[in-house]
Formats: sequence, structure tokens, C-alpha cells
Amino acid sequence: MTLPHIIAISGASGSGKSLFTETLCDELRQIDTDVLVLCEDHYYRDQTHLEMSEREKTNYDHPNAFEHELLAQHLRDLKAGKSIQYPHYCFKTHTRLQKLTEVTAHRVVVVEGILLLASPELMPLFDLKVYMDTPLDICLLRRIQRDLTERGRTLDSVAKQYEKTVKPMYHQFIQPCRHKANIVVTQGGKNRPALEVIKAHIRNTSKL
Ligand code: UZR
Ligand code: MG
Repeated sequence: MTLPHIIAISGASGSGKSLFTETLCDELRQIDTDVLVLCEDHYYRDQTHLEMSEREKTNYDHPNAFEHELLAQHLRDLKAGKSIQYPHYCFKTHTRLQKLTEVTAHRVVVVEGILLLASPELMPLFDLKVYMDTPLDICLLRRIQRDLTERGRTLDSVAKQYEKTVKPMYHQFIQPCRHKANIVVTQGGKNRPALEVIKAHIRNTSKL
């Protein structure tokens, strides 16, 4: 069994991580590359034991909000050729869903999330680290659009969360990890040359 090549796509909320990941993986599949996508968001800690008012106080932009130890275990399992069962998270209730999804080991695993490069346990597991470097005002506009339509938020709640945690934690934890990336991508998910460079790298190094 060939070990999977594990790629981290990190950057601020709204920086274009998901679009970049989706485009990259669609195109890899078109050239018959067996690729699995994992989202750091799925690994937010479960909070069913807390009241809703308590859950709303959690700092979701801090590394401690994630069960990085479980994600690290899953990546180690995939590297060992084992299947994993990853959790799912509900942004409306701030809790984990009952469902688990079982996936088998793939040749390429792409993990996307805001704080992947801030975890000392995860860092050694990544074969390639990508940082999406998108101006914060663009990230905020995207986040407003998405959170209102997909995550059941109001403009007022997005604005408050942004001031309270999203922006300060970006400066404290996300942006300082930029230098740990092998590749820094500007202009978001539609940066064609960046996609081509990463695809070529994957073809050359993952023994496909
Ligand atoms: P992405 N987040 C929530 O708003 N609620 C939750 O229950 C869990 C996470 C937000 C989180 C972070 N922060 O900025 C964002 N806040 O989800 C990360 N505040 O997700 O990378 O998909 O934007
Ligand atoms: Mg996303």
C-alpha cells in the first residue's frame, strides 16, 4: 500500500480554502487521482453537555476549539492504510451530529481548515502545506454572505463575532503560521497557476 500524500490547505475564514480544495480535488479526480477531502471544521469539539448560551460564548477561532488530537489520529490511521470514521459538526447548534462517515485510505488526502498549521501535533503529518493569503476585507465579505445563507446567522451576530474572536485570533494564530507553509496562494480559489503548480507537485511526489 502506497502511503497517502497529505496536503494541508489553511488560511483565514473566508479566504477561499474550500473553493480551492474543491477545484483541486475535482481536477485531480479527472486525472484519475484517488483523493479524499477532510475538513478541520468537522473536528470542532462536541458541546452537547453545554447550554446554548454557553456554546455561544465559545471561542471557535482558538486552536483549543478543535479536537486536533482526533484529526491527528485519523491522519496517522490513514497513513497506516486504515479506514477512519470522521465526525460531523452542526454550525447552527454548535454540536457534533450523531452521524459518522467511514472512509478508506486514499493516495492523496487534502485537509482544509483555519488552524491546521497552528497545531504542533498535526504539522509533522503534512507532506505539503498551503496557505491562502487573502486580504481580510475580502474574507469578511465572503463570510457575511456564507454565514447568512448557510450557517443561520444575522449580520449583527457575524459583525460581533468578527470583532470579538475572528479578527483577533486571525492575528494571534492564523497569520503567524503563514511562514510555515511551503506554498502561499494569493487571489483565492480561482488562482489557476497555483492550482497547476500543486497538481504537478502531487503528480511528481505521490507515486501515482
Ligand atoms: P471556516 N464557527 C462558528 O461560527 N460556530 C461554530 O460553532 C464553530 C465555528 C466559525 C468560527 C471560524 N468562528 O471563524 C469559522 N467564529 O467557523 C471557521 N467566530 O470555519 O474556515 O469554514 O470559515
Ligand atoms: Mg470553508
